[in-house]
Amino acid sequence: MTLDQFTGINAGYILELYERFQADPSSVDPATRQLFERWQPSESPAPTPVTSSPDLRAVVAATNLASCLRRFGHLGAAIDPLGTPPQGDPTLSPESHGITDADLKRLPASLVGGVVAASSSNALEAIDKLRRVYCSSTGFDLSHVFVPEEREWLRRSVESGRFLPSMDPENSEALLDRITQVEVFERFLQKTFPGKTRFSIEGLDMMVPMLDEIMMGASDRGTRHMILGMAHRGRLNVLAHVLNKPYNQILAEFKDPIAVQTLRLDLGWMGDVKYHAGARTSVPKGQMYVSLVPNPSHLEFVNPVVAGMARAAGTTTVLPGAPIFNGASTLPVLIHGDAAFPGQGIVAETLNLSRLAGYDTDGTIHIIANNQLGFTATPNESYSTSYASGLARGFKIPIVHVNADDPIACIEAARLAWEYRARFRRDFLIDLVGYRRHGHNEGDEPAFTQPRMYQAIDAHPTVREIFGKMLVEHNLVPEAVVAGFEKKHFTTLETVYGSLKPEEDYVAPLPQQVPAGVAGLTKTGVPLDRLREISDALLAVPPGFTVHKKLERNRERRRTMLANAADRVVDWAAAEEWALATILADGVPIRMTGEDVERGTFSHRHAVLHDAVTGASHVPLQRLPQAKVSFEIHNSPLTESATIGFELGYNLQEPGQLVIWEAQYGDFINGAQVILDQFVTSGRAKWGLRPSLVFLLPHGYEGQGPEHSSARPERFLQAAADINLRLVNCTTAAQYFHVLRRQAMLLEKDPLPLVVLTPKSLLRNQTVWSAPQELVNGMFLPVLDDVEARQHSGSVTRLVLCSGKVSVDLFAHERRSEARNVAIARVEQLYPFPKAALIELIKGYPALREVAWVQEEPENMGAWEFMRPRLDDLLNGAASLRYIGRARNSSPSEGSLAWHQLNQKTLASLAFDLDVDALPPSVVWSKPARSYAAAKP
Ligand SMILES: Cc1ncc(C[n+]2csc(CCOP(=O)(O)OP(=O)(O)O)c2C)c(N)n1
Repeated sequence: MTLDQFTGINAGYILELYERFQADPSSVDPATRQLFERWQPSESPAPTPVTSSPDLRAVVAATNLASCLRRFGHLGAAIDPLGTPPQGDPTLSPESHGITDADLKRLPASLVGGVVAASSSNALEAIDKLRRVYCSSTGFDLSHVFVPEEREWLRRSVESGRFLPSMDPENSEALLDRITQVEVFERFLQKTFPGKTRFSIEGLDMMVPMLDEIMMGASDRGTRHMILGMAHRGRLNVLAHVLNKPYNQILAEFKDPIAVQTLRLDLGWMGDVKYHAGARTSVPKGQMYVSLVPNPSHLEFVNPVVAGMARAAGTTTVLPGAPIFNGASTLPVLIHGDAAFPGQGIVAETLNLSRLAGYDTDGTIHIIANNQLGFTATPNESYSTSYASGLARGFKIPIVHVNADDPIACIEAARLAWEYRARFRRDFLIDLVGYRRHGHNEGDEPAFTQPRMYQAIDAHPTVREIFGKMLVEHNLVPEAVVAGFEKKHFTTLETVYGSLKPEEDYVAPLPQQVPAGVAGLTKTGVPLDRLREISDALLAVPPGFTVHKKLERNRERRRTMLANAADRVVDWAAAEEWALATILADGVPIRMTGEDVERGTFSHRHAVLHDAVTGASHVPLQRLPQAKVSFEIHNSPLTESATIGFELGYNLQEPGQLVIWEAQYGDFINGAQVILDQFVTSGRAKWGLRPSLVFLLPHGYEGQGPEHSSARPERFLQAAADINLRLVNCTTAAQYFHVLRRQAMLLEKDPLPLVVLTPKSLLRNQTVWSAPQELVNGMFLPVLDDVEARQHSGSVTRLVLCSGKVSVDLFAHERRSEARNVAIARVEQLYPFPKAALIELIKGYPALREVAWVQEEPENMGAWEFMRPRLDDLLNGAASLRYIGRARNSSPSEGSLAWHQLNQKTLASLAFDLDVDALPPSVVWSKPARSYAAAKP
């Protein structure tokens, strides 16, 4: 017989065993030795007909069976507590390999391999052990783990059972006690507040002891902070038992006291429902702090926020250069829903971050709280993968499906998770398969849609009952103890409830800080000498480094940019790099990310230089001698939602750092609308968060079509209230320089998200250039007056107000020089509305009869609808208000360049009050805004 005849997957293994035997017959066990002594593999390369002896066929069959059990055993595992039979797989039975138990018994255990072989006297025994490991109440879904070392470790770990908890009486009692506490909490709430929504954990009770186990294990390995993200299911139980939120507070919230007598609208505070609240342990649990991140109803969107927080917590930024990341001290844990995990794209986006250099957290532990329903939807209606966890396979994440009614198996899964994470610094997923004892919430009737399932659930004992019974049967715990635990936990809750003083026990979760709104006073100039030193340092490259020829030309220009303080030569890119450099020199670390951000979408930034010959990279801001702290910049993967969520999390965890995210085009930010709406703009009102993330959003109408024009400023303006963000549209390099510096200086005093509408073609347009002295003396100005018109202010009857790039078209208009009645002022800060600056501006034009708001965006977009009532109030009839811009439209812009140019020309002409009837038709309007004023009460 030759090896060619072994067509099974284990030919390699047998050959290896045979080679070992040839080299040293004693290196294989006696039974295998006997087999090989009778077996002479042919030297002939030519295939020969199948004439193998029955023994050799059995050898191959046995090894194939062992391999199938390891790979597909999870298909035979009884993971559903409700008793759905496992799907099974033919390859898990000896028959399918043409072998019987009797054949296996005759074969040596070594054919099965692994640790089970060492303790077995023949292949049958070893196969039985494998079956007990792989087809029990845990399904080890590991074959997609491509790194051999990891796969091998996982297999050895599960086959040796080294992570199984030892079920001595003491451990058994402790676990039963904990499970009882989890169950009783829910039953008490159900009894005391029947039908009140709590999204009970029941059916997945093991989630809490598993989190305990992960915390204990991880803290033994040096982890000091667990950052937890989860949705509604079981959240109150986790708050009570993992975050140690006192029972009296939870019960007081259920009573919904009238304690909130005074609405603190001055704080912008609205609060949120109790199962969205975040929390943090005030003292460590053991050696570990635990944070639960607040999250919105929008399932899974908390995932990237948790990842970003974990990244920030593990990052050291106190030294110049690149920051140093070590995730050993922080553990992110995400609990997912079984319908939400496969359904929500943010899950895949976040998993995709997990192995990228700028985003790695050294591994997240995921638990799918798999209750086999998504509201009313069944698995068949929820996912196309075989398991709810299917997505994780593509990311090579080890997956363990575990029956939530088997506490021992659940603890083993948790132990495997933290040990794997600590050892390999990679994600791990536990698919905790249970059920949902009640409806989606406690007021919901599940039998409307799942009558059979709920018949089974109603008759199904709880995990406490199952485990308690098992412990009693095995004489590990006396029956009285089982009942005693139940009584103990009920008594605790009853006592707390009995002495509840809702008005005192209710802790109103008010934010500590009030919006400060001090931005206007911030001085941000930098002395010229300092700028020159910094600029020179940024231009230095390591010895032998070859800068690309085209970039060198630009750098040459930089060398002289600061020579004359009055020359308007400072471009956008220089202003940005100097702003960042001076911020680093002031001791504020910076993290900057976005798609292609290192070079810059419009090839203007080049924050990372690549040696034109060797490809080696050089990051000037990481080599800056003046820098006191670290700088990092990363091209992000092609997502908006997860990357913005991640940066937000990073920013929340490390609010003292300047975190900047840049969109490729501002238009794409709506891909992250949930993160913006649910976290960025409303996070303070709901949860007291204080984000201060910076968004750079290229914006401006340049004829590139509906998806490359607008960063949708109207969306931010609609969400703007109680000073919850700053939205600016800078038209000069100096303004951009100052606004970035202002943001860095306000991180502590007045943290707010900063949205900057940034230029595209204007990056290379001299009209945005500034003089060095504007960086030295100036500060960010919310409104820029018309310097020329100011000279003859008495003749100005029309004030054109605009924001951003459209001002360039207006200043460049052929009528500009002769239209002495028109002044053009730029509103550089749209929110907070610069009321004082506008009042001052208007006062300076005594002959004013009309104010025109000119914008490129359609009337229902851009800033107009935000500006209109505010300008109207401000003018109070002293001058009329007019709108000039595109008509209302469902799409942000025209798709044709020619049409764009016509509209752009028309609106600029209208700003000067030309008779546009002579122009070809367009969709630009000029109309008085009287209707609004008239309708006002
Ligand atoms: C993004 C989003 N879409 C829809 C909903 C409405 N919703 C709330 S819970 C739920 C079912 C979630 O099922 P699953 O993920 O299995 O979690 P479970 O509630 O079963 O624990 C749905 C559809 C939501 N909260 N978030």
